Amino acid sequence: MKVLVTGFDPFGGEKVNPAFEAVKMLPDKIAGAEIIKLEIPTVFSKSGPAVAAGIEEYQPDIVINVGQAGGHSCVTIERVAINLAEARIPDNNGEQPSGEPLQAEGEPAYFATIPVKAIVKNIRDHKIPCHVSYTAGTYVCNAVMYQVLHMTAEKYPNIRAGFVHVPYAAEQVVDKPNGTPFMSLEQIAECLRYAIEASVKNLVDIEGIIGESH
Ligand code: PCA
Repeated sequence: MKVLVTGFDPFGGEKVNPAFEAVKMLPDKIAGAEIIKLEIPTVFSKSGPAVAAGIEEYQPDIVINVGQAGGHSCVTIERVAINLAEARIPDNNGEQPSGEPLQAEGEPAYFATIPVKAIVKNIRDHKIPCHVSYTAGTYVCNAVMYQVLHMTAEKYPNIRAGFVHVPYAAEQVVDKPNGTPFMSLEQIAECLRYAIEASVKNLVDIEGIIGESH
């Protein structure tokens, strides 16, 4: 089995993106699967094609895109991507879409096809907090999740795909206000490892009560 794991380049004035920093720390094999690591640009128009090129080149069985969610206190596993681009800040190419669909004729939304509950359980079983998230936002991360699920639905039905958001790394919050949440890069990488392991081992998601009360 092959797993393509991507991480974005730094954006929004940050010097690093904990997503790709943690991806780089992953071993080359997890649960017997080959791990392929790819950095992708934080640019609306380029990130989807960059993943598409990676899929063409490596023919993975699973694609997991990873991005920074500054302000989150733990790793979150995204359940859904929506057909909307609404950027609060310009991306790394100065693009700032406002209320645009990502695919003019596309579905309103796609659900992740990686086993979201099994991933959360595996991370929690290792005593690290983790939650399902029901919004990947409206910026480049949601865009790449949507575009990848769109292309797997249309063109590569055997590829399972999904998105993981990670908090700031410790080094990023040194000059931010007291209380800004963070994790160490080592622990973020550990969560990614458990996420990949659960994805490799669970072709279908586990049953189990998870979700929100609001
Ligand atoms: N996080 C941003 C885009 C790139 C990244 O790492 C997001 O959540 O949309």
